Amino acid sequence: MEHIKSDCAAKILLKNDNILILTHDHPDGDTLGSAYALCRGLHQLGKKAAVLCTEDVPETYSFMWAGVEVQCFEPEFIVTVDVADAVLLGAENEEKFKDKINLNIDHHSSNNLQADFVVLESTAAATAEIVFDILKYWGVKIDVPMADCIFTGISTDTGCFRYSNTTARSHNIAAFLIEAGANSHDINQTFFETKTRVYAALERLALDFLTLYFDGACAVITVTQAMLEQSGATASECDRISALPRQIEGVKVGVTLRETQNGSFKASIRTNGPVNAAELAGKLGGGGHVRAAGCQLEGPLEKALENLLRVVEEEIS
Ligand SMILES: [Mn+2]
Repeated sequence: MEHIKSDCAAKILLKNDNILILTHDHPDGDTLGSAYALCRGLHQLGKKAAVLCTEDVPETYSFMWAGVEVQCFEPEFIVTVDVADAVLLGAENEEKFKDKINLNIDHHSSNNLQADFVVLESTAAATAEIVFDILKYWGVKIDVPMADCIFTGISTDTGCFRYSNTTARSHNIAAFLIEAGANSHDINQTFFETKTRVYAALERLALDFLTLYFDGACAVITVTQAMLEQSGATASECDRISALPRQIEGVKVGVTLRETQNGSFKASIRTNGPVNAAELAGKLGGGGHVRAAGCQLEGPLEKALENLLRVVEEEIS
């Protein structure tokens, strides 16, 4: 495994063809935006490339692959984008590809995915910022769909340019993309101003179960399978709920516990002030960023909560 910079990754990609790009499961705007921008760039260079995700991708992202030629080929070079751990590839892709990854492009400091080459920039707000540098290095034309892909990655990973990971670089790239024709307003409207009715129903149910701990320093929202069923929401619609607990005044650690089908819980951890979310999640076997991280907790709920709160208490005090 060799750590390299993005320009070196750009050169390596130029020397290869039949490139398969893998996203993480439960895909978000950054992994998909990075993957499709890279795929579009490779197509412009006359290379064969395709994106593969183990899960169905929500229709909200369909603008990313609109007009992308579907190419069939035997993969010769495998790239992952925004994938911090092999398990996040999803069971199917993990089994098929985890020992065959050639290039791993990511911004999670906790990244431990095995690959021949790794581009890891933990100061990048989104993997899409790194992909942008690769496209610039190639000198390909950043057309509107590519600009939309990269813009979505940065905007969604920075909570619409509000989170503390947002940098001048994020804004500079966004400015370039807007000049290139990115539909920034529509994208922000879709991802930050519009709630599906199903999501609104889920949010209402989940907020009923918001609980504060440690004098209000920790807020926990639980989303059960029953709530998903009652509202008709999918797991991907839970993502937005993760931002809510931290929004409450005085909260240092906001956690959303989402019950999975097998009864375990996925914890999305968001922090304010001094608490490092990646460290907190790391103590529970997960990882992520300083302000946003995640881990998996065994059920039942009481046990998951007990384990979570024990570690939160340590981190808060
Ligand atoms: Mn990301």
